[in-house]
Amino acid sequence: HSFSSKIERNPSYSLLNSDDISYFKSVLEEKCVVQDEERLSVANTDWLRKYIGSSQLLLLPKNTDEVSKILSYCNSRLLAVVPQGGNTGLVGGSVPVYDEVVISLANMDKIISLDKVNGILTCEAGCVLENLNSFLENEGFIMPLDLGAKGSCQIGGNVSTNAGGLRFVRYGSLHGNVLGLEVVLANGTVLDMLGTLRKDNTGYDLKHLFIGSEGSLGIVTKVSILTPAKLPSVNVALLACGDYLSCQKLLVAAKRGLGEILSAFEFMDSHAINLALTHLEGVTNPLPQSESKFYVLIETTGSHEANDKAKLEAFLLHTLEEGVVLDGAIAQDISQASTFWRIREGISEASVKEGACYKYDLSLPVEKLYGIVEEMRLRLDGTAKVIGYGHLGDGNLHLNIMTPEYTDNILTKIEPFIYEWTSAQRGSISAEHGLGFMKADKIHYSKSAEAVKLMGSFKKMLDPKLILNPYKELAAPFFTDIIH
Ligand code: FAD
Ligand code: 2HG
Ligand code: ZN
Repeated sequence: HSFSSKIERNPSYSLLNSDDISYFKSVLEEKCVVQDEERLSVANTDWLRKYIGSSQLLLLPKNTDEVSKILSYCNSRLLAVVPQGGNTGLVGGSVPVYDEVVISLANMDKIISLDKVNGILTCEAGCVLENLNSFLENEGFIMPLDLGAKGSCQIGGNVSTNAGGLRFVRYGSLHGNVLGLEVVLANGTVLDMLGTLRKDNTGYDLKHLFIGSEGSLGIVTKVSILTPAKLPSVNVALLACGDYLSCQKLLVAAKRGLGEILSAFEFMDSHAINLALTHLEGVTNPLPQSESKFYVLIETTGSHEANDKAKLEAFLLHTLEEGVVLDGAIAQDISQASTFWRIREGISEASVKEGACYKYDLSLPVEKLYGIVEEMRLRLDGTAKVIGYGHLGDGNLHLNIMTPEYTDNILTKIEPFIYEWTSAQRGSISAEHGLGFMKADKIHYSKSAEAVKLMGSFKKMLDPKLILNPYKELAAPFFTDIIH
């Protein structure tokens, strides 16, 4: 735990007893009240295997009413809880810190409706992102978001983290795409905000408070979301650039030259691509001749096969002639396209094969974005592997630092330097992964004291007993004087 030394179990929370278990068994099906050690160990451990809790109970409600009964009971008994989706979060937000009860949404995975005229999907929060996308593709639509964790992450987790991902540059944030939510508040109240309207200016748009609130204000139980049409022509290119300035020029050129068909603009430095090529099975470098420092994956999605392909080819030729791009390949079939994507999406998976991995997820002005990677490399002076990649089209850098094991020595070289650097650029210390446990006490680097204070007031109003996801986000000790 990165700040377990700074934080102790809050003794005002109750300890679980046998009456509690009996109550949960009276409300849920018996097999949905899990005390089995092996299953608890999975629920207690995050994707990075970095944050490990000690919960004694995992609950798997099947519907909103059950979630409501669980929360209402936990609230009156002062039992702390942690909502859990696919448990793919990268900031330690989805696992207990101590003995919080884990409430998993995995059993709430029903698709409720698809409005095919307006492209609006309504489903339960536990639906796995990839399953939703497969369902939609059969119906002629796609999800407006995509990410490497799609096979496990749930739409409720995506909404609760306000996940960005690989299609953000085209379809934008979940704040725009989510049309409605059903949320259960800490005291069990079911808040029906499950609208399906594009436009609705009647009062405050409360659903936005829950998008990105990381389980600190309520449990998302249903989601309605705008889904774009599935278009027939998708092309993927992998391009190599000699320096970072060329990547920026390429971004500007892609926004103009590819315009409305641009659907992804992802970037990786040679250290990142090499890491993926080293650790991922069955992938080889699509640009074997290139020893370039930077790689950009461009995807186009449009409605006209011939025109779109010609447009991308002309774009590639032009950028090669201009010297912006040194080398490039357009995927010739689906298998090649998926190899390009596998390399980009597999960097996370590869990054944890090296031992310890310190992950940072920064929003920065594009012109400045790679500066921190270079500075960090100098600072660590060969003692760690430093890779830079991410969603360049959205100004979002993923900076990963890998060492054989986690040590305080290396951490003190990275932090607070990285946060101070980001703050000085008025960047964000969490572009898309959230604060979770890892950055619970770091919000002040990106938000003003007044804004944080107001957040504390919302937290206090919606969860006055602080049972939801404690020790994280707004419930960290850093905020307790604000909250109490
Ligand atoms: P969890 O990890 O289970 O939970 C995340 C947080 O949300 C926790 O605080 C949890 O308490 C809360 N939560 C979960 N479900 C609910 C609910 N129903 N109601 C209330 N709170 C809830 N993130 C990106 O933004 N972009 C990426 O491109 C991206 N790529 C990734 C690639 C890989 C390989 C991995 C492992 C992760 C990646 N992530 C990415 C991070 C992660 O996948 C996302 O944050 C995702 O949205 C989390 O969804 P989940 O269902 O796994 O949620
Ligand atoms: C990505 O874009 C994810 O691949 C994960 O957001 C980034 O593992 C990371 O640091
Ligand atoms: Zn990302």
